[in-house]
Amino acid sequence: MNNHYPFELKPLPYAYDALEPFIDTKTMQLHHDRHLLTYINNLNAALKDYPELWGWSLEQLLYYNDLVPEKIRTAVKNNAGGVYNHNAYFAGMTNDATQKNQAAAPNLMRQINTQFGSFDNFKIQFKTQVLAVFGSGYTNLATDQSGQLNIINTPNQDTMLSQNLAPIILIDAWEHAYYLKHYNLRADYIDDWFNVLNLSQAEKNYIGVKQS
Ligand code: MN3
Repeated sequence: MNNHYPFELKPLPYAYDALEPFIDTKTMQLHHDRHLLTYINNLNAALKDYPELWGWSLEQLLYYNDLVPEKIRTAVKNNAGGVYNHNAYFAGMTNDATQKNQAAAPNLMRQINTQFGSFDNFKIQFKTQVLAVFGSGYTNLATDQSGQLNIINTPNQDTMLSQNLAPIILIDAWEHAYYLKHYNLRADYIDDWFNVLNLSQAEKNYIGVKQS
């Protein structure tokens, strides 16, 4: 699938009901087929009259956002950000027990243990940060090429790329990610989300950044 204009909706890497009972089918359908599709459609609409940007990847549109014509700069930032963050969020979940196992992320676990003491301690700190997202946004476990980890909140559809960082793990803290099942109980959603966290993908992300 092309990583440039016109951007297309990638299918989920698992079935809509794969994350039950933690993340419900209806939420996954709406979140992927409507919310994510809207960001893609709006991004394509913003780029439609700018052929000089049609070869740019999602990452380039975000990283070099200052070079995007001012008239569409904010629309591109918000909608490319929405696509980038959602792709990372959906890829970061799984129903595969092997991928969820800490053994699937040896390098990342070593660094988490060094910096946070244990994976359980990391989860407590991460959850505290997710609960602190005011309004709509994300919590990221992010790193740079040094491999040092930081838990960082981003508002709206801002991404780690604008801070020259990469997300290793990321949770969507917008209400649409959990409201149908968890209502206003974001803490319950976070606990459920930890049960479908794809540590194999997180390890790939972590190794990829250190080698880039
Ligand atoms: Mn979302």
